[in-house]
Amino acid sequence: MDPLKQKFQEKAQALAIEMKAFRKEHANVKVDEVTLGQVFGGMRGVKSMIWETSQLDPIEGIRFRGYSIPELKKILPKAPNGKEPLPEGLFWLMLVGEIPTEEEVKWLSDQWKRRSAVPEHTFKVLDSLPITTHPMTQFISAITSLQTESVFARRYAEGLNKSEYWDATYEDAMNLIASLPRIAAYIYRRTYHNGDHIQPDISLDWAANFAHMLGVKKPDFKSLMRLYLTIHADHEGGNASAHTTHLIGSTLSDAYHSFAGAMGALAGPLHGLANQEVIKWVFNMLDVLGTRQPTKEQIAEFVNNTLAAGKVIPGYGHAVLRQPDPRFTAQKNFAQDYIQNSDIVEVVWKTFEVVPPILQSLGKVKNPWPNVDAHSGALLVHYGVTEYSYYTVMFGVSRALGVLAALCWSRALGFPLERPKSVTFDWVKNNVGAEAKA
Ligand code: HAX
Repeated sequence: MDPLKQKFQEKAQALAIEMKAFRKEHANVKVDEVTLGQVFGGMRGVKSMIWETSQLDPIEGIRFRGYSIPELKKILPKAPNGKEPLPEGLFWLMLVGEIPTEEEVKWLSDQWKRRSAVPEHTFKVLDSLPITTHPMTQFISAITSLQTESVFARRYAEGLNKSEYWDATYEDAMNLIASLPRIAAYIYRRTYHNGDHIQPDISLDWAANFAHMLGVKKPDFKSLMRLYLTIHADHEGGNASAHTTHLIGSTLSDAYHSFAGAMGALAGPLHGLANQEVIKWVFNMLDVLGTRQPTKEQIAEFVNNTLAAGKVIPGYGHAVLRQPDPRFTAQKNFAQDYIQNSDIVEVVWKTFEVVPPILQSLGKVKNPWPNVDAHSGALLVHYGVTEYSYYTVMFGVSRALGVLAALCWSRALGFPLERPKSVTFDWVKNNVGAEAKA
């Protein structure tokens, strides 16, 4: 058994025993009360799921196994001479709860290289799609086509023992993560670079190899990809892409189906697609204003026009956060360290000064601050990845790390089929209404 799998098995077995006993003893203790507002309001804040890999605080933002992004930037292993954390290290941390050594991260990089082969039929599926197909549709199609390789599905069909679900899920998670940069880069090159594909470079780590296969030459772009693929990886379990993975996985559908479903959720403009919408909105603003260096007053007017047209300001607001997203701040810091004189970055920073007071003045927006998607596009544009329809695929490559590590835990802990209760409006009127009258 490989060392990561061995470590995971030990941790999972111990936690499964502890959790089973705890659950038995406290099963009837109330952890939350659900209001009618939450029933109608997208279940905001209802505590109803265990998710070990990360937890989101409304003020502090995301913590991965207790570590904030600035802490991880310091302590996770880095590439030689690199300043940004390696996503391999974050995956290790999320899976087994320990900061890995440099050797362990190197081992994981090598593992993902060994597992990164993509079957020929996946490329054929991609090549059969019109070039105009949205990159997220291509990504989801490719992931679904890879399901032929599922170890879980094969072993389940052969009669897999419950106690080994975690093992097959771990194999699927590792293989799927390993193949994603190649698939994502293939989509980019076929869609925007006439199918002029770039072969993987096995000397590079997972994120740097992705940067290489995209075809961006500037060395700092590899650093950006390491940071980008680290900070987008997980945001606790209730967000739409994570929750979708959890829900589909709970039916014992394999990691490929679960992750393909998650990517459908990520492709919505209120979730991951917001990263494309931000740059589309910024480009549109610059076109309409006829300048690449708008004033704050011009930006404010454009923001007000967007709101007056019944649209949201993409990249602002959050269902949980109530402060600027630390993932936004991490990207702002990256820009300050690596980028000088970028009009598009300046526009994002000026917009950050303009939007929050306007959203606050509406009186209904719970969080007027920027989220992760407000900044990512400006960095990509700076390095020449201007094709914003592609951005959500990059988010998806990263999101695999968190949701698939969590899926391994769900199978190891034996979580059951997820099946909440729905009610009709008549039921609400008859029951909640009657209770209120009484
Ligand atoms: N611009 C304009 N109005 C906004 C807004 C924004 N950025 N954010 C929230 N609002 C509005 C809502 O549309 C809602 O209006 P109605 O009552 O008229 O429907 C009201 O403010 C209350 O919403 P909320 O409670 O503050 O926010 P929600 O929890 O319902 O929604 C969203 C959170 C992220 C979906 C929301 O803030 C939004 O639409 N933001 C813009 C899209 C975006 O950036 N999405 C990415 C979020 C991060 C993420 O998942 N990344 O992948």
